[in-house]
Amino acid sequence: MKYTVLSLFPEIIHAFFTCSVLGKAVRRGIVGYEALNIRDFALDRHRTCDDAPYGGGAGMLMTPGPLGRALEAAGVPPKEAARAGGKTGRVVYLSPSGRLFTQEAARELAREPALVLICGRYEGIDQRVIDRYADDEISVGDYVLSSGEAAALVVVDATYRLAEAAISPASLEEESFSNGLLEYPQYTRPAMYGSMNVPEVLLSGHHKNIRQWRLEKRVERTCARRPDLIRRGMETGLFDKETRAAIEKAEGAGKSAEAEIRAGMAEKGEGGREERPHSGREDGIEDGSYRRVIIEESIE
Ligand code: 9D3
Repeated sequence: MKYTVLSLFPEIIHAFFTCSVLGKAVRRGIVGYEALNIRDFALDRHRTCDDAPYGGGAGMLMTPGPLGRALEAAGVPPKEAARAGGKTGRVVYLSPSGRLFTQEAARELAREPALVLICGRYEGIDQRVIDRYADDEISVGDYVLSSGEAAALVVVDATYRLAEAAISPASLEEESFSNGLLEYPQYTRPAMYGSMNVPEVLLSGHHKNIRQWRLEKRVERTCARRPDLIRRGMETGLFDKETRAAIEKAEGAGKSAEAEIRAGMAEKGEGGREERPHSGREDGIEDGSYRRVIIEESIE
C-alpha cells in the first residue's frame, strides 16, 4: 500500500510512519508513504492557506489553491481530466461530515493500491476542491477533533495491517469484530500484582474451562458495553449455540450496562453513592498527591 498524506503539519505524519510496527513495514518496503506540506504549494509571500468563509460565519477555511496544487503534485488529476483508472488510488477527505469509518470501510480501502489522504485544518476546506478531486469523505467517529491528521492516522493504521496481511496472511489473527463480540480480559505474569490475583481458572491448565470462562467474559462485556453488537449478532444469526447460551445466562444474571454500573456502585456503598464525598479530583487520589504514571515497557 502506498499512502500520500496532505497536511499543514507533515511532521505528525512522518512520526507515525517511522515508529513501531508501521515504521518497520516502511523500512522493509511493504508500505510506502509521502507526506506533503500543503503550505509548500501556497504562492504568496506569507504562504497563506486560509481565508474567511463567503456568506459569513465563524473561523477560517482552507483555500482551494494550495491544496489543489498539492494534489496535482501528488499525481491526482482533477475529475474533469477523466482519471486514468486507479493509478493514484482513492482520494479520501477526512471530514466530520463524512461517512463513518468502520472495519468494513477499512477492508474496502485496504483493497486499493494507493490512498491519498487530505487532512483539513481550520473549519474545513472549500467545497470546490472536494468536488474536483475527492472520491470519498470519511469521519472516524461522532466526536470533534481539532483537525484531520489524527483521523488520517486512524485510517492508515486500520488499513495498512489489512493490506500487509493480504500479502502474508499468517500475521492476520482473528479480528475483534469478526465474530461480533468484544475480547476477553487478558493477564500475564506476575500471577500476583499487589493484592490483585490472576483469575484462578487461567492458572488451572483446564482448557475447556478456560475456553468457557473467556466466552462468558466476552459476552458479559459485550452485553454491558455494546448491547448494539448483541442485537446485531442475534438479528444476523452470527452467534453459535454456545454463545447464545452464554448471552441468555448473562442477560438472566442482569448483566446489562445499567446493571453492571449499579452493581459497581453497590460494592462501594449503599444507594449507589460513594461513602466519602468526592474531592473534586477526577483521578480518585484523595490526599492531594500527584498520580505517578509509570511506563513499564515501550514497544519496539
Ligand atoms: C463548528 C462546526 N464544526 C463541526 C462539528 C466544525 C469542525 C469541527 C472539527 C471542523 C473541523 C473539525 C476538525 N475535524 C476533522 O477534521 C475531522 C474529524 C472529526 O472532527 N471527527 C471525526 N472524524 C473526523 S475526520 C476529520
